Amino acid sequence: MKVAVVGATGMVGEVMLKVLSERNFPITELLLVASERSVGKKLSYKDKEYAIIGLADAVAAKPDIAIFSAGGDTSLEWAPKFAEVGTTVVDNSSAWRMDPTKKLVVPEINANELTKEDKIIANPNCSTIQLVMALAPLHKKYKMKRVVISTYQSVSGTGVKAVRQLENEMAGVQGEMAYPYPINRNALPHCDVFLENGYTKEEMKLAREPQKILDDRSFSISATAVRIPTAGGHSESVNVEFENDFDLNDVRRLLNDTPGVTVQDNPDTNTYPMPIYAHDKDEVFVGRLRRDESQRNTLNMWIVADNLRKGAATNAVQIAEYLVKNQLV
Ligand code: A2P
Ligand code: 11C
Repeated sequence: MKVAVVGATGMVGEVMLKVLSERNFPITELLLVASERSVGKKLSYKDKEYAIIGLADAVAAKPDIAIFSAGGDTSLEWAPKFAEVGTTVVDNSSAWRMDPTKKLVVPEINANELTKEDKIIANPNCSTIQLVMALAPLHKKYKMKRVVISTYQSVSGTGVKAVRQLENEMAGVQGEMAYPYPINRNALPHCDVFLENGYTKEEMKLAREPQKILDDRSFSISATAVRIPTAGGHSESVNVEFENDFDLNDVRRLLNDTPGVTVQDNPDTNTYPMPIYAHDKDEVFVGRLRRDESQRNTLNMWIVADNLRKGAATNAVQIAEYLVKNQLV
């Protein structure tokens, strides 16, 4: 496969290269793409150096697959240009996710919807991916009515500038601010921009994207997204009301049997998911499984994943792998 990584110099781009290499993605030619600022700079992949090229040159090279993580504006402008020359784009930005003509894919859940005609495929938001990975098997069996979620999101979700802000604050150094307030020793109930309805864009992604991925609008989701001073890994406190009653052991078994999900749940040994353990892993970790004693058919759980891996790079590479395996590119 001739593969382009658009946004190769970015935080997600770097992890994409790592994941492509680890999984031995079948690459015959690799194009590393970034903004004009980076053209000519060198990056290495599997011990070989590659010079960064610009978007126009990458389109002219007609790659089979282009994996994008270069922001929504770049995707909006350039993904159609790649699609026009026959490239299949897997896009990690929010640009195309809710477009009814584009598929929003978590491979373990709905990759079977993909066809050769899908030339721009959207990768969901990081906090959505880990949420639906745990919800999908439970929804299938017990049918969800309503989900209430609060997130505890790491600064790496915002990008390099935010990681630097946290590091500077921890070192007592003055520097550029990614957030309107200090993040160290703080919690900001503010991820992404505020919308007219009083929610943030991140909260509305959590409310809408799962319905599209699960192809079901019969359940509703209410979200509060919070930024906390962790370097990497997003955590989520999730309350799910089902139509049908469930058995807690069955819930545990269902989650355990779900590819990509690992249950870490033993109060006797203080075993529960945490960002430091999820770091650099591809699984979604679920724990603190317990009945909500205030309401019928309702479950509480805690979900953690590495937001740059399963939340972004790994999921995108898995989509690309599915395309190759099923001869859709
Ligand atoms: P560059 O390093 O040249 O700015 P992050 O999310 O970590 O900020 O990374 C964003 C990625 O998207 C970087 O690789 C960045 O390249 C790339 N990028 C940003 N704007 C553009 C653009 N207009 N055209 C191509 N790549 C872009
Ligand atoms: C965050 N979820 O942690 C964001 C990062 O829509 O792809 C990814 C934003 C997106 O702030």
